[in-house]
Amino acid sequence: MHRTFRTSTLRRQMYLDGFWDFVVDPEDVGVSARWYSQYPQPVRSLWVPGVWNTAREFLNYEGAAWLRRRFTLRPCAAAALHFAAVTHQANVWLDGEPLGEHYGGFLPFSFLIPRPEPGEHELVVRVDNTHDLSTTIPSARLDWFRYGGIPRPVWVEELDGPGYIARLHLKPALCEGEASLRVEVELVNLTDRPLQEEWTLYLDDQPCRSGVARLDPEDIQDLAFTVAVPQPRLWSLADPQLYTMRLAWAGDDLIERTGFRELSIAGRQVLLNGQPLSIRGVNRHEDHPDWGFALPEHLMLRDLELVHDLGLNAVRGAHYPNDQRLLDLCDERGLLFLEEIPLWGFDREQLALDIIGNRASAMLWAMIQRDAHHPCIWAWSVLNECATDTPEGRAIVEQLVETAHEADDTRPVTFASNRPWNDLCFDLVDLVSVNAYYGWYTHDLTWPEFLQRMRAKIGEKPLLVTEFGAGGIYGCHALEEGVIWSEEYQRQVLERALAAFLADEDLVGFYIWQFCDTRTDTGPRALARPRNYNNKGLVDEYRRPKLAYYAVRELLRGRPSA
Ligand code: ADA
Repeated sequence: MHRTFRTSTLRRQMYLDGFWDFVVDPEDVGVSARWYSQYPQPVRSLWVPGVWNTAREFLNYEGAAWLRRRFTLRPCAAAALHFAAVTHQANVWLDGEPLGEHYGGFLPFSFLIPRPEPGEHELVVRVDNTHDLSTTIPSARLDWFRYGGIPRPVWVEELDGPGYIARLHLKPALCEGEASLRVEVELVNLTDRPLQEEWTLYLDDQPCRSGVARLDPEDIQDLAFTVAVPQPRLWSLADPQLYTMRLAWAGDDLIERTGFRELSIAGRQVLLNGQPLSIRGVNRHEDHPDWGFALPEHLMLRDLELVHDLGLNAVRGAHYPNDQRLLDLCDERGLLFLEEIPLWGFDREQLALDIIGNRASAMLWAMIQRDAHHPCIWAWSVLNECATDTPEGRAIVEQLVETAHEADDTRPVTFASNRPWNDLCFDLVDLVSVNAYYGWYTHDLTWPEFLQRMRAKIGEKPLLVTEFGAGGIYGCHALEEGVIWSEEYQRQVLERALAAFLADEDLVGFYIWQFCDTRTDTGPRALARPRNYNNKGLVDEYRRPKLAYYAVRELLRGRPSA
């Protein structure tokens, strides 16, 4: 598994990073022409993990494309093939036979290949990044780029059997100092004989629970149990303590990592280990001109170093489940993370569509299953700037909040609203989050007035500002006041907002929009997006700091400008 720590001591893991054959299929003829078994003459190759919209010929290509890669297996009982993410629809074939499909660009999926022939195999993936207004999440109306490709790692594991641990989900909980860990496991018998084997769960190398699993030939079995963890070392921002859990069973093992900390709500505050949280965060897209969504790990790390340098303690993964390695790094570095599904900007007609509701619930469920063990995640966000001032919006928020609470009852659930005065859904969430752009899109209120009016509206609930900011084009300067797109004006808007937030003791916190400039749509928004970029970054797309960067750092850390 492609993470920041070792995930198995027994499996032979092979990463399929590198150049894959690549052909685009603008007429969508590939399936009928059987490109999965008769791959056409490749036009070129594409680096995986990667997206095609960073290659000159395909900068704006949206549609189907086919990728092929060969790999060699040694003799083994089975092989597991894992994709950390494909944007957005993936259909997968191995040696000309279908393995399956997956929809949802930011979440993982896997296939088990029983008794594969040793030797070379041909893997073909049809990837489709088509966005529309009625079936896809995200939809075609967006303010970030619709990169297509395989932006996160693909890897194969050779399994010797007789067993395979297909899933190890950990749900840590801490309540009044008592820690417990809910463990959910899926076991697979790779053999055609009954299998009876002891399993052991290790907590930091110490056995902490064991049992015997009996499986029929080729059977799959779910196990779920809870273990108590006495006197846990707590995960906190200052001292992010982590535990390693290893499950061993029938010739296989799987390692995951977690941490214990308590989140609770007391009136207007969110408490972390009993202390009021003060979120000082930034919104970050996974975006870079050379990599699109597919930032390599050393660039993720560098981004987090800048977050730390700014004096911030939190990242909002705007607006989709982030790479798990980024979450691993946040766990390790004591950074808080707010995670969201890409239900962005949907209007009431879109929200009323069954396919949208079903896909959103499935994504939310899968995101929480994937990530509930990360101590860095402090809240789930079920959508951003949708029609939550309509009955259709209320129905979907109700459905998604219920899904999130059912999947995880230890974290607050929220959504980001941009219609604070007419929103119909604030009563449904544990924490109210608003996006507002005073000094940029709107000028009718000051931030202190806004906060006061919001309080009057929502009463004793915790309040978070999930977005605020202004555009500033790197290198654009102005002597006069109020020149939009100048670095000076961006700095001024952020300074005014931060002064209000830092003076407001009841505010749970804020997330600056945004970390870096990000590539965006060429569509109707283009006039408001010079360079086809969202220019509200503290750093530009190459991470060069703007004046706003130094101003934020000075306000939060007292560190003077460079
Ligand atoms: C919205 C949206 C962001 C971004 C921002 C902006 O609040 O949630 O994704 O588009 O506006 O820059 O206007």
